[in-house]
Amino acid sequence: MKIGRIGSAVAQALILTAIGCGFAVAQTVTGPVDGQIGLQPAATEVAEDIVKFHTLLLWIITPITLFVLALLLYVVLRYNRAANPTPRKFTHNVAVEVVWTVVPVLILVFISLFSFPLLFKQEQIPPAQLTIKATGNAWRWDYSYPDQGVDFASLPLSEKDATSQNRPFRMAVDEPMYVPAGVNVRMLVTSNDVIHAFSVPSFGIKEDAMPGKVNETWFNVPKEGTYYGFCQELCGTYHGFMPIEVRVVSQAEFDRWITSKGGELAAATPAAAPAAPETAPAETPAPAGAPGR
Ligand SMILES: [Cu+2]
Repeated sequence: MKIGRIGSAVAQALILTAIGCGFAVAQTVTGPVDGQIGLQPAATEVAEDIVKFHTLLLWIITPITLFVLALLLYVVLRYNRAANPTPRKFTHNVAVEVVWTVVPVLILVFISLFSFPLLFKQEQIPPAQLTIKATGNAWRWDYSYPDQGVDFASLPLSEKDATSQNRPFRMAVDEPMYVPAGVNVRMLVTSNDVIHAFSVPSFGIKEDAMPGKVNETWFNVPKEGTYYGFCQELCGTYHGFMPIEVRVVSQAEFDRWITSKGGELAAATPAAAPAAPETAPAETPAPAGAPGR
């Protein structure tokens, strides 16, 4: 029993080490590609769940669509004027009406069993080790790392620069957003002018950037690499020219990058961050004599 447990722990450690080495070596580039039909490869757990949910919905809607098509064809062929010259005049059928109300309700309830947990996973921001604010402008993204004191604007590369650097034109930017791999990142998203949307499809995030309001989302990318996103809210003439480039790097490389930007490291290291409390902090006790609720 004990040996078995040790064996499985060793196996787990070996697997984790292998995965860790894989992460250190792998440098993936994830973004849209020419001729792509499906979703981009998922880079986060949330994106994986979105892809699974999308596949589930496809399995549900395909038979429904075929069934409705078959019904339509049957009606067109069986009840056209030539085949059915004197139609019957009834207008109600209780049994059919109950079925076409109850069955869709059951299907929707079944779908909600999967959609609600996914929605909660996306919307409930877990304790984060890094906070980044993205601000939309017509037409570029500004990034701010408030805990590290790093702020910069991010502009798309010119065609000449992109070609000479062998990076994708209209996706690559001069100043990418850097994040460490395997870290919960809290994204604050807002706008300086019109409504934009901060979206990285492979992370499964798309958050509206509203002037005068700060929206929140989060992601955790275990695999190092370069990931591309775009503004996904039509915001004006150059809406198509405000790409998002995220570099997911090792903690050491992230620290080097923060330093090169003149930022403070202390708050950037997850190890230095206090452990997230297991439970919500106890409510502050009401002062003596305060009226009860
Ligand atoms: Cu836009």
